[in-house]
Amino acid sequence: YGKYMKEADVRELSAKISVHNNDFAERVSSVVALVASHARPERIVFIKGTENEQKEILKMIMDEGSLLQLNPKNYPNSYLYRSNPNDVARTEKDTYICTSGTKDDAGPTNNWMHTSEAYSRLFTLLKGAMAGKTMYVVPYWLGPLDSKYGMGGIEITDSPYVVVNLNIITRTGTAALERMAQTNRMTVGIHSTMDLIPSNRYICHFPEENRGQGLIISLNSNYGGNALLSKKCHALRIATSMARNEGWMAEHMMTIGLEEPSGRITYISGAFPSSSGKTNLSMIEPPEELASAGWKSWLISDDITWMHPNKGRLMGINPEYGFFGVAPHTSYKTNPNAMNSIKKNTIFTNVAVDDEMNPYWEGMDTKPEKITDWLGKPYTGEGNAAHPNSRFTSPIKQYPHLSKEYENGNGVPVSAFLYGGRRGDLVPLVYEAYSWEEGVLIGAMQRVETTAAAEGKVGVLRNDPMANRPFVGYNMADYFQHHLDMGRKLTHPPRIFNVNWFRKDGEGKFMWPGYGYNTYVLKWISGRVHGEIKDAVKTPIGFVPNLENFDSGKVSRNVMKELLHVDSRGYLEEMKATKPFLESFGERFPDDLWKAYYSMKERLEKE
Ligand code: GTP
Ligand code: SPV
Ligand code: MN
Repeated sequence: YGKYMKEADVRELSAKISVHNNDFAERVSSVVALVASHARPERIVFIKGTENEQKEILKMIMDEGSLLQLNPKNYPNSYLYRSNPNDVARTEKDTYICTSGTKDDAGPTNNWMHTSEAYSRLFTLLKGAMAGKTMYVVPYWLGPLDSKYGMGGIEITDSPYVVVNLNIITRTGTAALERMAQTNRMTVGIHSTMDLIPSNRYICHFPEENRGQGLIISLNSNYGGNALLSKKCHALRIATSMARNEGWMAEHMMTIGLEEPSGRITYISGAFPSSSGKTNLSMIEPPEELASAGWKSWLISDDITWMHPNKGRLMGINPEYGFFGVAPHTSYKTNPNAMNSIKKNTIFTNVAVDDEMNPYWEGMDTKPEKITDWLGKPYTGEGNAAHPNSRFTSPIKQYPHLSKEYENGNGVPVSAFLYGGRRGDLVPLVYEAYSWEEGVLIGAMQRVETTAAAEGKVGVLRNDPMANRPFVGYNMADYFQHHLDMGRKLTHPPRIFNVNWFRKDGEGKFMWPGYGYNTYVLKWISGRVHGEIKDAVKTPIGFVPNLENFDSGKVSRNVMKELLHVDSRGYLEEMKATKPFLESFGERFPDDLWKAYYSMKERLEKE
């Protein structure tokens, strides 16, 4: 880049993004003009959010050849998109939090760049980046349209693929723009696919910029969370930062309502890392024995939940309007509700197809004879036919058991938090924290296996506190403190549980059937939350179900014994292995969490 931009030029850019008068229209036009003057697109299109417009853009991408129509008989209005093989997952190494302060603002878990340096690099790259292309301006709203907890943004992008995805996963267009004008709040996102050069890939977040409403700039990627800026970039990285300042929480959590035979509905939110079971749990289909007795589940959110305190409780809303779900291992056996909701109006990315253009991925119910793999080549049986991080983008309104509270702008009262992830060893099927503080510690100590959702090695243990390590837009030690503060403000804080569907036996097989069977665990959790299951077993890490009164369906007592066993020595090792991570936050790590840490350790040593 040679010399960095002059400070005065940076300030000018910054001012054009935030526009310090209160005319909303001027804010929008200033930002659009600024991006256009740098990126030099051939034309600018404002997205209105109509069905026709979506159809036209889909048709245009098909005509260009980068979108294929799937079998219209089985999958009407559905498409296959193949992304560049160098661009198939989020890239955390290219993801930055940018502030005008120091690296401490972002903490040890984020990459950091100074705002001036980032502006300088990014606007240099953006010069002429959209030449010959259409620049789309996509206004979107996160949350029910009438919700006071909702929030809007615009994504300015040269990717029609991004536009058609945003039209599914958020509420886009005129209605969104009107809500933003009313609130005069708008997060700004700027995205250009450019030439997909990995060394020039940047996903930069500026929580301080744009009047503290956040700016996101993403270059050289066109995949998932890197490019659909409403999702992880806005609804988590920017939103976590706003939430801390404003006293609410933005969590990487699914939320469901679990309905019991009595009709009572308990709302449960769960944070599991990418590709670790949020979407599947949110779509849970209770097994026959429970379903016939009257147990039901209602989906609120499959990936992100925003929670605001109200009358002593946390009220959760889903900022999103559609799913961006993992395809592999989704089947009628594991997740019939997902299968039924992705049968139309769905964009599949990087899945395989059979010779009749039906989508295919590993773990589907039947395997076709002829398969074309995700790269468009005949599948030989070697490796994966579908990319392990292949996805479906599908409207939430097609989901068969959407909660009637989904559009309730006040949200639903959340009674339980679940933390968890993939752990082949050690971590029991379920246990309950003794207190809010211990629950926050359990969240902070999560050490789980990595997955294909982010670039890098799969199956390696790493610390991923609250499943939010890649998504907190500020110093994670302050995020832990924010958790402690929030819980203390509530008269009815959610009870905190740790769950693990992924324990393996000596042969490497999952010991717990998972999926629909997880309803048995939710049933116990709801019994605990309502004070109806009193005789749980006290262990050094928390309450574990008593086998005498734990309904585990067809899973044998012997397997259950193992799944609920608390290995004190193993847990002492775990605490030791996690300590350097907690220490990496230095003085900033909350004392109260150290207190909780040492009292848990002491209990384990006494065993
Ligand atoms: P992101 O969308 O990346 O945030 O992932 P997610 O947390 O929504 O994960 P998802 O529900 O898509 O599940 C990821 C993978 O784990 C899929 O291949 C699922 O089939 C598998 N999976 C989900 N739940 C279970 C379970 O209970 N047991 C087992 N064995 N696998 C599961
Ligand atoms: C995740 O990786 O957590 C996802 C997919 O949900 S992405 O939108 O790419 O972040
Ligand atoms: Mn998901």
